[in-house]
Amino acid sequence: MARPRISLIGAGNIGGVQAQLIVQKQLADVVLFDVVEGLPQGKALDINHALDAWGTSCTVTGTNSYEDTAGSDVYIVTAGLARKPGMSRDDLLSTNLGIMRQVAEGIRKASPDAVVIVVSNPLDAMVYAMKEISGFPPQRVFGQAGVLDSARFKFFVAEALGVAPRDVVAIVLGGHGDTMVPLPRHCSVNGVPLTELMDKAAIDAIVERVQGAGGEVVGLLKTGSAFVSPAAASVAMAESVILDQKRVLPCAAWLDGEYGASGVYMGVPVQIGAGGVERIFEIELDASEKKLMQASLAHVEKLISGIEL
Ligand code: TXD
Repeated sequence: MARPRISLIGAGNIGGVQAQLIVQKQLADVVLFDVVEGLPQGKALDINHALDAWGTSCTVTGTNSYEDTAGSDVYIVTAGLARKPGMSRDDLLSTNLGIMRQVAEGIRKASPDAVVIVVSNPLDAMVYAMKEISGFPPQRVFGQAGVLDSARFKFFVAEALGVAPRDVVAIVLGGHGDTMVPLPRHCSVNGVPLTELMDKAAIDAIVERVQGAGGEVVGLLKTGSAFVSPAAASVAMAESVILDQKRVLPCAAWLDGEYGASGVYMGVPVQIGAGGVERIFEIELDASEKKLMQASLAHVEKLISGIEL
């Protein structure tokens, strides 16, 4: 029985870590694609030279040709420019939209039945463009944002309370940007409500830091954006598809009336399995949470309205 195949479109900072994580988990064989000659081939060779140390038989193939990705079960797309200090995610729109057009065409021709996870920014617009250009059903095209933003939320709470990040339950909804919506009311430390463990000022400070965490990393690195944590988040999503794990994770999913939104992608809790997005969960939001989600929706709708496909 052939091993599953995950193709990574983009062999940059995130793509290289994704390839490493996938083979270390023995999740699938990896095809690493980039437009830069030699980059995917070099990273593939380097990672393959570590397979012995990791005790895995999954391999990485580097390529500049979509034909080599044919028959992939899952694609993870990081192709595009990353932010530099002073740039917003939205500043990447026009450049990365052009790249998304190429990528969507390549994927559609090579693997018409694949599930596609988009990571490139501005995320909500890029995943929308991927769905529109590829023509794939929206269930098979979704984006990585909330898993990373929620992981940031979990870490900051764990750090403040001195507990394990794995025991913090936290969720961030909405667009992947300054209007993202962390939900402290739904956060707990394995069932112990956050509001019983921290005062409002401390919680508000964490919420603000979560919303700015991407920019905080960009400001510190100065040469690019976060790459290990987005790689870990997107590989976790791909794992739920490949192993049909039915995980419930916050992802940028196609909305058709849910949360009062239609015809857009936005971060909501979804069940992820072999079919991609298999179910969308609606949360009863209070008035302030609804207001934040509506503001986030307005930002995403404005971003998407700027897309000329
Ligand atoms: O969680 C999230 N969604 C975000 C995503 C978290 C952090 C970074 N976010 C975005 O991911 C970031 O703003 C970028 O848009 C993407 C990729 O970030 P990365 O740090 O991996 O960028 P790199 O290192 O520049 O890698 C991008 C690669 C690079 O090797 C280019 O040669 C390649 O993309 N590239 C292409 N690949 C395929 N096809 C085309 N046309 C193409 N153009 C560039």
